[in-house]
Amino acid sequence: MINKLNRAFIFDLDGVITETSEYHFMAWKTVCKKIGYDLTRKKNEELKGVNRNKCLDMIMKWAKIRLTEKEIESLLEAKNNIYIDYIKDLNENDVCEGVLNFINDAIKNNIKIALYSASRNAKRILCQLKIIDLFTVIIDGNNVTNVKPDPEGFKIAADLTKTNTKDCVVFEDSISGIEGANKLNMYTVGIGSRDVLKNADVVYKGFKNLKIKDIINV
Ligand code: B16
Ligand code: MG
Repeated sequence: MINKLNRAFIFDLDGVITETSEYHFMAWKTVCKKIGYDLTRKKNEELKGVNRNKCLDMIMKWAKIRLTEKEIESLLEAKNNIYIDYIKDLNENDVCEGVLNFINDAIKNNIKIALYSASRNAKRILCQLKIIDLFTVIIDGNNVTNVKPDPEGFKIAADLTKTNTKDCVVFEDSISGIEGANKLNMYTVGIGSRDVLKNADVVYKGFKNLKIKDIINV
């Protein structure tokens, strides 16, 4: 439980606010086929929260193959094009159940609202969901040098919201995101399953029945 007056909630996007991870998986699966690698759902868990370039690095290691810069560029572009095509109809109905009530309740309680997503498509997605105005700070894959599990993006979010890292609560669905936030001793709320998010301080299935008083003293 966090108990301070100056607090920030830092939300991940995919798997927390909206759910497009199946589209990432299908796009990677298609790209992996091109290089003769069968991407399993289990392996895909490790790709969650990780940016495009690093995902392909991991896949090349798993597949034990080397690619030229040109081939890498072309596969990354193909993956993003497939993904963008899948999300073209994403709209305000695709915000996960309970998220809007939760965020609005937090705003009423003077909690600062930030977003840190690894995705370079984050702003496009927030616009499609029509929720971009809820966030006072937005950090995405364009704003960081070091990707999750590096804590860089979480630290920038804390600094820009003028909040001590220990007074930040991070909502994350990925192993790498929880790991990054834990490095700064932020309070980590895993969204998903305890079996996967073993290192989160608490884990909830989603926001449907979640109240901010379950997380912090208000
Ligand atoms: P890009 P998040 C992340 O978004 C996804 O979790 C991760 O699985 C995906 O690889 C990444 O976006 C893609 O980002 O293709 O733009 O580099 O969960 O950090 O909001
Ligand atoms: Mg995520």
